[in-house]
Amino acid sequence: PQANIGVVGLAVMGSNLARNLASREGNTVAVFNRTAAKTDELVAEHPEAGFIATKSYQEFADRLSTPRTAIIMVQAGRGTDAVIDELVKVFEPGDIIVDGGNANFRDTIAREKRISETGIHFVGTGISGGEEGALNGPSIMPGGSDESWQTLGPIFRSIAAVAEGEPCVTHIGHDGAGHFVKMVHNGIEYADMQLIAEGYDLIRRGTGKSPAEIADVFDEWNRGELESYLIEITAQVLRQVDAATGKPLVDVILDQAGAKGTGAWTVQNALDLGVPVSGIAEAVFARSLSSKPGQRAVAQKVLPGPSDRWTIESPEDFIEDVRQALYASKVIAYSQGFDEIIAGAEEFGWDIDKGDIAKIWRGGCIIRARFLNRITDAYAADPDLTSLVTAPFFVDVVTAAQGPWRRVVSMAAHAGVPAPAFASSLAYYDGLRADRLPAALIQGQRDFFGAHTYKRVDKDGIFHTLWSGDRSEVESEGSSH
Ligand code: NBP
Repeated sequence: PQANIGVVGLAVMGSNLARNLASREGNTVAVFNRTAAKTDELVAEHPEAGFIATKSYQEFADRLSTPRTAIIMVQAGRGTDAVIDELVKVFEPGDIIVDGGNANFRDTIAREKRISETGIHFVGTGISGGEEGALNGPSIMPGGSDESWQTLGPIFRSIAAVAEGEPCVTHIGHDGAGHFVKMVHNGIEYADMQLIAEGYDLIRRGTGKSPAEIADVFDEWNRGELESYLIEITAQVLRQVDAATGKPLVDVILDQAGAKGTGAWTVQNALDLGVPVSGIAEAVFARSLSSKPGQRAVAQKVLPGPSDRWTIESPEDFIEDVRQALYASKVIAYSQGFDEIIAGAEEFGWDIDKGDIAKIWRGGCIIRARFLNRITDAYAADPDLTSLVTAPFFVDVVTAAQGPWRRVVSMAAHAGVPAPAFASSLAYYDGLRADRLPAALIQGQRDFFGAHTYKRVDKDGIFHTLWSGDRSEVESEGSSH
């Protein structure tokens, strides 16, 4: 028999995705891995999947019905390029190569350009949901051509997570659009995790509650508007007890957060695009700070904190304040993330439906959450929404959170508890709504030292003050820079 789809790369993600594909009616899946032992192992462990094991790229290609469709799930970067080089040799025009790894979208754009010259379709596809998602239904963000989507659409729809009856997949846009959106998804994930971590830290230090007690708080939150996968697993992590010591597991885990780079990419590209994703950036930086044990050890000894003790009058009220601050800050993180998607779409010429993106994040992926429906609603009501946080529903959220949000951020500063994502989200919010910003002063400074010119509020034109002369103002011919 021939396979209608193939998977290359049988580590955690690839093997689970292959099993997911094989479990769907009508699919026969060919599998290939560089190290053949892994292929044998997978096939032996899962006879029910009916895999076609292949031991060379040629055999892999021969066992696929044409036009061929193959999904690559290997280490992003060099691994992906190595596999592509081999597949291009044995595939034919009209065949489809899907890269399901966490590729940098700029690499995806370059790869598609290169591969399309051979007549083979290349489809960079973001796949979220980790190991479990790959097996039971991920959120899928494909880029690539409209033509390849004709073939891939039904396959992806059959294996994707389902949220409220709808499969969590949509054709995001051409070439690198899928990997770009997956990147921003991961950035939002960083922010969401950081906000939850700050909330936990504030509650623990402010109320003295144990991790298990705080797990109950998160369980409670998960029954309300904050309902989400990350809140749910936070409760489970906090409740976990270390078998060796009997302590809460969270107290024996080294407090240095790792990162694989997609959060940093989100921030790097936001800087390039000029989009302030401050909440996401703080989340990435917070992980970097945590992973500097040398600096932290020295600072811990010499840098003082506030001298007065932090007292909280009502733990219940404080916890509710933290919940509201978390919700409002989370709205800001999403608002910033969508700003980056909008800017990326404009820069790279993608036709992206924002509401659809919120929809496909409702299931399968790490940031799945109840409130994503509200984002879809917001963009449905106004596709040209200038920023998500100004949609009526989210205005209500941040309006209700005003007092709590400000109390929590000032209390954290007062108590010396780091809450960078809470604080920067609030600062962004206040910046966005300010009627005047001190950017006017910055323009004055720039004009002073670099003759960079400025515009005026009261008339058109570009102006410069003769700072080193008589300090009169002249109208400038050149453009403002
Ligand atoms: P890894 O990222 O650990 O990669 C291991 C796989 O890459 C193995 O199959 C390995 O083959 C293969 N490989 C390498 Br390394 N170099 C190769 C080469 N030159 N030629 C052929 N194959 C090569 O696997 P993973 O953790 O399953 O992740 C796969 C992809 O999915 C990555 O891009 C990752 O970033 C992404 N990912 C996504 C999520 C998510 O939630 N969406 C989670 C985790 C990972 P070998 O067996 O011969 O060494």
